[in-house]
Amino acid sequence: MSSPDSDTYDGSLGESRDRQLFVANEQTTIAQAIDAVSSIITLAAARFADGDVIITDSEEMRVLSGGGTNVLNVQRAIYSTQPAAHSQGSVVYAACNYSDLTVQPVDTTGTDESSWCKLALTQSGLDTAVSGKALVLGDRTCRSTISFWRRITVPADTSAQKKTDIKLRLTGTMSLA
Ligand SMILES: [Ca+2]
Repeated sequence: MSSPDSDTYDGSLGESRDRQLFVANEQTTIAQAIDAVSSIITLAAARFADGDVIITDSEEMRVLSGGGTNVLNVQRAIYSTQPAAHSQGSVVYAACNYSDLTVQPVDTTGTDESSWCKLALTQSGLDTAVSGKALVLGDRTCRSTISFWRRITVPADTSAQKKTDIKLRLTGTMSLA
């Protein structure tokens, strides 16, 4: 997930706040243009591990070494895709699609406060969402980003505390693109 979720509430009044969150597949961009044959690809950020399949434009590649760094040694044009030149700035995704994605509020410590959280696909949907209930996001391809909304409501007379135990658990099935 991007857009780190961190907020401060007035617990004495029982405050409530909405925030839009995003779920995106692992991705970065090509830092130096490459031709159709080079096995070295330089990324703007270290995002992938050895063995991962990555996709840029319509070419799929396998990471042979350099996983965890910005400079990867790759096998070009796998799974019958065509080798091609790629420009600087082209987006590189993990070549994975996702099905049956669900996001669920969970509480990882002590009293279960997951019911402080409501989830919906739209901000107006939060008004009728059920507290603590999972939100179905469905199936998404590797190049898409999902947006959803969360509302946290702090009950009145909640003492000052730094809470890090309410989390959003994303589950689903991943398959090669
Ligand atoms: Ca708790």
